[in-house]
Amino acid sequence: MAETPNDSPNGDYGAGQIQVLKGLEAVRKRPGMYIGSTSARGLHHLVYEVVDNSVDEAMAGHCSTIDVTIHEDNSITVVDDGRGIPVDVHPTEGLPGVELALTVLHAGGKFDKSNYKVSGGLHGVGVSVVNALSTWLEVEVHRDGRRWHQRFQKGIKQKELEDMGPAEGSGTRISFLPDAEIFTETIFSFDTLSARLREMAFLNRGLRIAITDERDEEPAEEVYQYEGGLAEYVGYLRGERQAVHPEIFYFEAERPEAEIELAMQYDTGFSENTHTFVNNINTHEGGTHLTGLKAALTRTINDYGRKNNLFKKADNGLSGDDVREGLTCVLSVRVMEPQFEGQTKTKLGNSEVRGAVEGAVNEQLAIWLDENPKAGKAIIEKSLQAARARQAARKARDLARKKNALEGGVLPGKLADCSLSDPALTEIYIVEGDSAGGSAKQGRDRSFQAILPIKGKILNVERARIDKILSNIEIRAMITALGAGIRDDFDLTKTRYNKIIIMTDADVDGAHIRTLLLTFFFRQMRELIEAGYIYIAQPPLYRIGKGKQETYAYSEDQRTEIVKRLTNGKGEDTRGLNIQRYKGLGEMNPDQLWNTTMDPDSRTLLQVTLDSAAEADAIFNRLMGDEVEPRRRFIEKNARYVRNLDI
Ligand code: 0RA
Repeated sequence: MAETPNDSPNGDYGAGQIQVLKGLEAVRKRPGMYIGSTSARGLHHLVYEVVDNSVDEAMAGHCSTIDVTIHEDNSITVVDDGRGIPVDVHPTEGLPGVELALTVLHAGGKFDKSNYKVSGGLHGVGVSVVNALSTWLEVEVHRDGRRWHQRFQKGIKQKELEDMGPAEGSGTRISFLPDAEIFTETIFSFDTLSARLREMAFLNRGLRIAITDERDEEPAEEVYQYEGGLAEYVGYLRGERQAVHPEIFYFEAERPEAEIELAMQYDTGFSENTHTFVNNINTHEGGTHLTGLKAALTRTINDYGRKNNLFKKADNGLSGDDVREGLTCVLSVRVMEPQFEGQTKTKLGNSEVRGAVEGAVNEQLAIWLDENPKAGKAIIEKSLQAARARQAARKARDLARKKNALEGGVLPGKLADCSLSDPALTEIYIVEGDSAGGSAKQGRDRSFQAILPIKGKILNVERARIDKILSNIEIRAMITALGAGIRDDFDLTKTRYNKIIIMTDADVDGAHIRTLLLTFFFRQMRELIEAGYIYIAQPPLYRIGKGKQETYAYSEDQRTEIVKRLTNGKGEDTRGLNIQRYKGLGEMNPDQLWNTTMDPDSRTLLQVTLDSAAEADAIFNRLMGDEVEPRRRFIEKNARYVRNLDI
């Protein structure tokens, strides 16, 4: 046994131990304060928290590989080949470093010498929080030729740190089982974890991160390792979109204020796909680093065009929007003491970073453009096209404004509005097809539920410029019904309903329409998704009637279960049952639609959220871009993207 000087001989708790128990109790009492939520999202954050520590070790240059395993019982193991969490007894705390890390909130700073610690957001709360919220947690450290082990339950140590004998190499292994008393969801999504780990691997060039899922008979495994780092990330994000220039602009720069890494490339599309990270955390809300980047892009590209006489007389220079159209860009900065601000604490506040990024991008981009004149010319050409289209669009928009089309006031004729007007109380169903729209209008509670039927396949906004988008009738109806404008003019506080529910048929066409709608919200009203206002209705797949009694099944499994119950366990013999497969919403009468899909007391809604905007970008791009084949493949397996967007 290792020596544990803090243990009093009679087994009473020392003052330090009482502090520890108080800390753990606080975490278990208010888990949401520490990990954001106790739903699937919070559950997955436990894994990110543990992996973040290994990635920190990699950033410090001491770890090259991380293995994550989802075990059959939904416990998780994270193994790294870093230096191992220190095991020596802390001089003032009187406990081994590893025990401190696992039991004291924010203990990291007490012994962690790594330079760039994540802080703020949901990450960086420390592995002690994971420990407190786990039924059990085991840690194994290989260090200085020995193997050390300790086990905890709900954060409380079951024994002292134990020396298990000689070991080779160094590293840390942490295994834990999330506590089902704390979490409302305890099943891990392979896709969700996998997407985040891939992002981590892109952001940390050369770092190998593997994930294995042992829950299936055939274990699933992915290995992520990118020697090209962000440059490879940009290639991945661009996906099927056609490049304007073949070479990716990439640089790394070290400034006193920040380490800066950037990769970018233009494509022939119209959307902007910029993703920014600070210490590996996605800064969804932007901040000073993004401001610096934007300023540098606009300035350097205009300077380059002017210097090389690439503008015509009629051109009035390029705006920020012009130089970002069709741009895929990833900016990753490392900052010693990041200040995270904003609603979701994902906006960088450090003012000194702005100038550092702006200066570095100005300098490096100017050099790259001079060395790659073909790319330079193509970029100016692309930006000029954007500028000209934008001028045309502005005219179209002014016209639309004059007609009062987008400014609220005149609501679309097809909208059946509700009588309440407080957005906090109201919801709107966007329904596929006029016939289902009719049933929904009859079945709804008109006091708080509005219905907007839309015709089949709406315009694919991924492949259209803004002037075309604004002249599309279905899209205009949605913009006016929601009342909050679009893109840069979007104002969340003006949204007329705080629940926007997409209701489509449970078939391939329905999935396609749902994707078109999600693409539209993602590109034109992303704040709606970020605010958690977008939902997907879950209509039943089957109606199972027995005599006068009727039951609904929302999945194949549920159907099997219900049939079994109604046939007293026989299952095969379905005589006496009337099983109806719903092909579309239109087959349900208004009462059925209300009971199964619209009544807040009995319906299920899936909330659409964005865990990784970058991943969503890549998915929408593959799904909705120019190439037909990947879209077809993707829609065939379409369950995946909803899962990715759902957590
Ligand atoms: C602080 C100091 C040292 C290592 C670590 C923390 C460390 C923590 C974790 C958590 C998961 N894996 C980890 N790997 C390392 C090392 C101090 C030294 O050796 O000088």
